[in-house]
Amino acid sequence: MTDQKNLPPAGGSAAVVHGIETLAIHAGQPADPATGAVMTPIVTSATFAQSEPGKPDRFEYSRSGNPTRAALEACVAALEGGRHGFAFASGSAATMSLLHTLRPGDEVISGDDVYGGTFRMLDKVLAPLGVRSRFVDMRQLSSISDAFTDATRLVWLETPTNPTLKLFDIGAVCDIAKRRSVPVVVDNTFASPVLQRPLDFGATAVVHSTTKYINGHSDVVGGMLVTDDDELAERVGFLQNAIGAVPSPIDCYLVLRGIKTLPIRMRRHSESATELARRLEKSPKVARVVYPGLPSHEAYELCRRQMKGPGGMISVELEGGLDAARRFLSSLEIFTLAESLGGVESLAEHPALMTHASVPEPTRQQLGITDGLVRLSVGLEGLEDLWDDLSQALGRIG
Ligand code: P1T
Repeated sequence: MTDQKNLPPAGGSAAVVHGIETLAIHAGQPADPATGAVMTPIVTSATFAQSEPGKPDRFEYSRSGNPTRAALEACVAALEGGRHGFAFASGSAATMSLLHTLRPGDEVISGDDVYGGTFRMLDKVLAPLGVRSRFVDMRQLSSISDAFTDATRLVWLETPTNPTLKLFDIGAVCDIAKRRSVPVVVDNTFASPVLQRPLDFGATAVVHSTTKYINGHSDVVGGMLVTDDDELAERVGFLQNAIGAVPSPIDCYLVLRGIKTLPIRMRRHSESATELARRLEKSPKVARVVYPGLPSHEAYELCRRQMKGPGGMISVELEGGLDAARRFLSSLEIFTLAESLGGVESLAEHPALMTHASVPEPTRQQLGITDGLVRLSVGLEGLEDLWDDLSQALGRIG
């Protein structure tokens, strides 16, 4: 395909030359040379004609590669500033495909607060295969150093974390891991590349649940992995094809379409969430508001240094524990009580009973995933409508 806007197929130096708003709309998406179509065609073909046996052209079979998927992979790679992008059927598929680079006897050091499904993968899928995970609070850098053994092969973290919105210093973690030549993978789902680019801080790879902000419209389940490391890219490319957890071309198209507004959406998510967090902090029904954009957040300074905005996620500890949380969540009218996050519509959920139910109770307590904790994904509705909804639901707590 020709690249009429002189944007390279995947990130690298393009991110320096072009702003993220431009990359979101054009990277990997030149006008279609066959038809001039400005929007990337959805190529549903499962297979591609070959002129000679065993000599495929660019595409061969849609599990190993597909034009619509290639456009998405190039675009997200450009946004994250990496040269290699791989799309998957879900964020979990991206994570699991990456974890298949490990062997029995290998060890993972993981941040202690990760999406419940990621914890479940490490604890219930990887551990029985002989890959041990050590979960550490990466706010204490010494706890990372202490967790290294000769068998450590991967450091995994989310920041901001799901659901307690802790921040870890990506550069500092990478410095520690690099001294031992161990790759660092950052799940960047909560921030999106608009607010944070882990590769710029030294991470080896970035993983996304594109189900969330990247697609942004809650109508696709998908995942991505981006890296600048050629060796890792070769391995992940092999696994993407060998395992086959790939997305459909239609889903790839929808995600590409969603990405076009990602920068503008992230700005608005951050602005609305900041204002709602400020107001929630003043409510007598609220024991604690956790939001990296509030000066009361323990990592407020790190947020300003590492992120371009605090994002759209707020966690709120309600006075009155589980009863209060149940009543509050059931009373919401504009916020929908549902798992997931990052869409244009506002969502609310109860991590202990929903997204993080697979994390053992004592661990949840230790992490602060209490019965009174609710998680809000602030969408793009009118700010005052969202505030009215939160206020009336807080009023129902009693
Ligand atoms: O749902 P899936 O696309 O497979 O993505 C998994 C995943 C990975 N990483 C993070 C940080 C996530 O938040 C998720 C999915 N999380 C939810 C469904 C949730 O409501 O938290």
